[in-house]
Formats: sequence, C-alpha cells, structure tokens
Amino acid sequence: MIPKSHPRFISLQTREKLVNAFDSGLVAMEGLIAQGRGEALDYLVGEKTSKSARKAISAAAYTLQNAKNPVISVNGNFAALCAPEIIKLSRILGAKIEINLFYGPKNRKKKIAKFLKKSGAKEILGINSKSAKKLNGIDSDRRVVDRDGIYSADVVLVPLEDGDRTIALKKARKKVITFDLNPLSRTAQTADITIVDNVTRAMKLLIIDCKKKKAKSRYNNKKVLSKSISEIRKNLKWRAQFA
Ligand code: PTJ
Repeated sequence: MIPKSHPRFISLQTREKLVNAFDSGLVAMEGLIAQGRGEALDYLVGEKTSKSARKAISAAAYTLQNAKNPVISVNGNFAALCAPEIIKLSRILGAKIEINLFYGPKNRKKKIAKFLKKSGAKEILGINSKSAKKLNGIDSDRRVVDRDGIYSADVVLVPLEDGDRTIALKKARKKVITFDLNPLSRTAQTADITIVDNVTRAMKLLIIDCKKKKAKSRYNNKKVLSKSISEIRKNLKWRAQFA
C-alpha cells in the first residue's frame, strides 16, 4: 500500500491504477510504457497545467460545445485514468463515447465497455461489428470506427493517440482535439487543438469549461504548441538553479 504521506502519492497512486487496469485486461502492456513516458514529460511541464494548456482547453470547450456530432474516443489508458470524467463530459456535451484501440487482444474492447458501463455510461460505441466502418489511410486496428460515432463525427476528442489515426481523421475532415504531454509528437503537431497537459488534470478543467458558455476566440495551435515548448524551457531553466 502506498502511504498517503508519500511526497509522490498522487503519481504513485496513478501508476497503481494503470497497473491494476493492466491486470484486469483493460490496459495494454504498451500502455504502461506510454504512462512512463507521460510521467517523464509531466516533470518537464512542472506537473501543473500551463497557460498554453489552459488556452487549448478553452478552445477545446468552445469547439466541443459547437459540434454537431462530437465523439469522445477512448483507449485503455484513458478509460483507466479518467472513467468518471469521460462519462461526465459526454453527459454535459451530449457526446458519444466510442472505444478505439491500437493494441489487441480483441476482447479488450468489451472489457473496457463493461468497465465504463459499470462506471455509469449508457451507450458505448465501437463494439458492434454490424456498424463498423473503415477509416481510409490507416492500417492499424484503429481504422475500425463506428458508423454512428467517429465515422460520422465532426469533432473527435482523441487522448494519448498515435499519429497515424490523427492524420487519417484530419484527412476525413474532422476536427481533432487531443491531450498529449509530448508537444513534439505527430499527434500533437497534427491535431487542431493540442492540450499539452496530463489528461488526469486537463479532463477536470475541460469539464469545468464545458459547463460555461464559451465565446469564440482566436486560436492558433502552432503558436500554442510553440508556447508550450517555451514553457518547458522556462521551467527547466528555473529548476536548473536548484540542481
Ligand atoms: O489502449 P490502446 O491499445 O489504444 O493503446 C493506448 C496507448 C496509449 C498505449 C497507445 O495509444 C500508444 O502507444 O500511444 P503512444 O504512441 O505511446 O502515445 C501516447 C502519448 O500520450 C505520448 O506522447 C505520451 O507522452 C502521452 N501521454 C502518456 N500519458 C499521458 C500522456 N499525455 C497526457 N496525459 C497522460 N497521462
């Protein structure tokens, strides 16, 4: 058991959540590697939501509120880390929830659906082969999407994503919003809105923003990404003084 007094309690507890979800067959083994990468990058951003991430969250809230058919795409890590937030966000926006996975085995989708339903979700897309469609320009299992979900969506929220599907979604003329602690990743660079923050912090803030009536404001993802890289540099410079 992790003692609550441990200085890195939250981080260790999150790690434990992922490991337990791996043991229950929700998270891929590769998902544990992704989490490790995320933890390292979170140190670089200072383990707090930056100004640029707040700007991206605000733009994401406006875009989601004004979408005709918004879809929240869920993978193993996202389900394990943010199940209550996924359900809350889908309720506030009237957004669909669709499971879309990179790694096998095939029964992982069903396990995640069961877990989300147990957490309060009503309808889960991505598990019915009768409504399965294929996205063009992508060869991984992520190409399989639901006719009534991602296939017909105008805005898709794709956290902790791989670059191939982000590119395919953009080619299919969808607006892509992502959470990615790596501002240099292909997904971060390709998405319309990249929230460079830990999904466990940013989802809570996105929910708060989505509850408010958002006004349209200017948003340039390239500039926001550039700002987030500068913020990392600034944080490292500040930390270097105490090394
Ligand atoms: O469940 P599956 O099969 O769909 O697989 C999910 C993973 C995450 C394993 C899969 O999409 C994958 O391999 O992703 P990547 O290519 O490792 O990319 C994940 C990105 O998310 C990386 O840039 C990580 O730094 C970042 N990341 C990891 N943890 C977090 C994160 N970003 C925000 N919050 C996190 N907690």
